[in-house]
Amino acid sequence: MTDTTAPHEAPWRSTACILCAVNCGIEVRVEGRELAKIRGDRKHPGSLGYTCEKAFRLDHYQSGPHRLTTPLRRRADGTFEAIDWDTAITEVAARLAAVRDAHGGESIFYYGGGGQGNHLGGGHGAGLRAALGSVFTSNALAQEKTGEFWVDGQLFGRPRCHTSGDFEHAEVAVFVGKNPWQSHGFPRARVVLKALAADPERALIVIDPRRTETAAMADFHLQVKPGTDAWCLSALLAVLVEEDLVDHAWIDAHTRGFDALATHLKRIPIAAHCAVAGLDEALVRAVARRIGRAKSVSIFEDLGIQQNVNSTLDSYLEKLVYLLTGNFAKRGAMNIHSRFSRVSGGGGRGERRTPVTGERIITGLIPAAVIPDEILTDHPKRFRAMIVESANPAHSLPDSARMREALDALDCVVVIDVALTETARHAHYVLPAASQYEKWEAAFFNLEFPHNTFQLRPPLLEPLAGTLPEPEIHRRLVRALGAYTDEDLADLRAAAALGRGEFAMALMGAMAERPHLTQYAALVLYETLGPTLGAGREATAAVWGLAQTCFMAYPEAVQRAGHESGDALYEAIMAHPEGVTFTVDAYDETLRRLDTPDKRVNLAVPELLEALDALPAAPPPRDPQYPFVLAAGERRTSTANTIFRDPAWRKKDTHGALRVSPDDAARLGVADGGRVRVTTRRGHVEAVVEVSDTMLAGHVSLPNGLGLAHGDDPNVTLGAAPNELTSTTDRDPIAGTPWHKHVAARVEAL
Ligand SMILES: Nc1nc2c(c(=O)[nH]1)N[C@H]1C(S)=C(S)[C@@H](COP(=O)(O)OP(=O)(O)OC[C@H]3O[C@@H](n4cnc5c(=O)[nH]c(N)nc54)[C@H](O)[C@@H]3O)O[C@H]1N2
Ligand SMILES: Nc1nc2c(c(=O)[nH]1)N[C@H]1C(S)=C(S)[C@@H](COP(=O)(O)OP(=O)(O)OC[C@H]3O[C@@H](n4cnc5c(=O)[nH]c(N)nc54)[C@H](O)[C@@H]3O)O[C@H]1N2
Ligand code: SF4
Ligand SMILES: [Mo]
Repeated sequence: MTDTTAPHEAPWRSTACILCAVNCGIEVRVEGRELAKIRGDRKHPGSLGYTCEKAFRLDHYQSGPHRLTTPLRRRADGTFEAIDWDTAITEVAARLAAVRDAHGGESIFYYGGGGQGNHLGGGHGAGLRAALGSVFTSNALAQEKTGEFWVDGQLFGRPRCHTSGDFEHAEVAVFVGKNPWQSHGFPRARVVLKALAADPERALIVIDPRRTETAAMADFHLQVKPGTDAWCLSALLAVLVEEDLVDHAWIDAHTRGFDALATHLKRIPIAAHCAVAGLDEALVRAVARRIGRAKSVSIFEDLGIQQNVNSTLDSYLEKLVYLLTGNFAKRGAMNIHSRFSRVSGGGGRGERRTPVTGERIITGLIPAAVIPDEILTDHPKRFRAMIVESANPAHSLPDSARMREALDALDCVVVIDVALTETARHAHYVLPAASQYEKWEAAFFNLEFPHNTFQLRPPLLEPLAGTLPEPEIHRRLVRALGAYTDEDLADLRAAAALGRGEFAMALMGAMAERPHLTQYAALVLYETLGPTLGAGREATAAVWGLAQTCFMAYPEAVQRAGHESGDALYEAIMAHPEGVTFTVDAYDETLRRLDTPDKRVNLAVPELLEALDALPAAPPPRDPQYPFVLAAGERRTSTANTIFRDPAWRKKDTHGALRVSPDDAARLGVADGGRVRVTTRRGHVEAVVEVSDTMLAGHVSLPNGLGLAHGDDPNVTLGAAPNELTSTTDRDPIAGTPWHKHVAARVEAL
């Protein structure tokens, strides 16, 4: 690319957008400390220059008034006082060690570890957990994806067998409870959607109660009644079987359990299920036929079903749609992608349970909805302390009031964040992090197939005075806890001085001799190899380590991507701040990545078939006290989780309106812009109304991420915080994921 930089202007520098998991490559021109100009980075191997409108406003994150500049300690009266870093590190280490010594390290619960764009800090946080003996963790995935992971484990052998669609090449794309026009979820979403919609040979299918931006473009919109996807998807599967639209040759070659599954599917009363879902049976059959005859189908399920009644069952039924039609392990269809590193706990086969409520722990994550129950009890194994890193659970977990109560019941709460968040206000200590543009940073949302990409972003700016990058925060805490000594590191430092080859050998030796060091791997690399990589590059040592394990895990795929060794992969990552392709896969790799003993997909999952059989002939009747279904937390053009706190970033929908259908608005006697009170069993909020013909009668929706405190007064907020309305008990029986999209509500005009 030609450099269009005029001599007097700052250069364009590659980094990424941190507002959603796609992490589009961007180029930024920094002026002073401002991200003054932002454009899509055409060199990024995944996004190719694409961005959505939100990326251009990233300076509201970087320079907003929310930035913390000193560690804070809470006083007895609840206010905070500034303390210096040495005091903060000493006291936090001592307070957490005291909890560990009195109640065991298991009583120290770790939440977060990264948001949409920052996972390098959480990787180093593993060392802090080890130093404290903390074993229980969770993060936002435990309120959306764990049900899907559990189903992946049942079907493919392990929860880490995660699939992604290839929407760019799919003949038919299906979105279930997913609105990619606004929420993205795969590279260049709007370009890909437009191409799908424009091509008469291809089809776009959307299952969503709202006529979303994506649904409005679709060839088929199955406008289900809220919460009835299990009926819709099972009817769709029953038609596939009844009309023999399934791919028998593929099923015979690659699966087991089809006959058992088919018995259940043949019993489904198709017409009755369509009626429950509010769908015309002819339309459901047309969709089944379109999927059945397609050469390739990709499907994306997201929060519309993952945060809803029957969510784990729905994930299973969604996956059966592509499996029964053989849309697996081929171009345009579903594949099991490689990964540069993991974002969630682990993918082991054994099943752990939470210490108090005995709920299932999936991929190492405590179900988000049970966290308060693991604290607000006199059970001897209750959590006593919490470390929160790059997450805002007092705002994002169900039932904020109960979560606040839980935080206040803990002996010690430590929050590592860039802002004084709703959660930080309940902390004993707040440790201010450098922003994602002030340190080496990376996201581990590397979900593409066959070309998977990874980007390590160099800092654009020095850390804001008073802040530290997380790896350094963790290093200091771990050292204050005395987890290892300089003596433990001496031989590694000596080897690192000789070169990376020598270091790699020494590392293997050291880890074998002193196995306790393996738990601190990222920090050990930071302290030994780190200083030899160049000033300020210590945190890239962990990436060197990950490049080695990535090469060992996928030697051929990494070589196909042009990297001859783990070391060469690291070199490429460092040389390309705009991102690299780290694996290139062949389609049959998906089948090799299955982790079932016979390398077949296990189609029949007894627990879920039971749930399917038990679907009632009609959904449970609505409580007349709460006649509406509220979707609490919709993605819109003006939402970005709670990453932006400054409301000035929002160009549209400033107040985060409650969307209401025209019929309901007339019945309630409210007009566009009018005010209403929304009441649920757990709380109430006030909201501005947007009358929208995209909504079904009886269905209302509020945006995600509003109701944040943004000035000095925590009571001054803009818009409704959705989790003042949600409940921890409304959750999936298998995964414990909350029903944010299905909250019984009452709406009254004010
Ligand atoms: N602009 C923007 N983009 C984002 C984010 C953001 O905050 N703002 N957040 C990012 C994150 S963390 C995530 S997880 C993703 C989530 O991305 P999405 O899952 O696409 O986001 P939502 O809008 O929360 O929910 C998707 C859809 O579910 C539908 N829905 C509601 N009830 C039902 C139902 O009963 N059945 C079905 N089938 N659908 C239903 C809603 O109408 C909505 O269109 O977005 C990411 N992208
Ligand atoms: N009712 C309802 N609730 C929901 C949802 C919904 O749809 N409805 N969606 C759910 C979903 S899908 C998700 S993903 C969660 C998201 O909720 P959370 O996981 O709690 O996180 P985010 O809102 O993404 O906020 C991330 C935090 O990271 C901080 N941060 C940003 N950069 C840095 C950094 O460099 N270092 C550190 N240490 N901190 C940083 C931000 O200030 C912010 O506090 O919300 C969930 N909650
Ligand atoms: S799609 Fe996501 S990562 Fe890309 S620019 Fe938009 S918000 Fe940022
Ligand atoms: Mo999410």
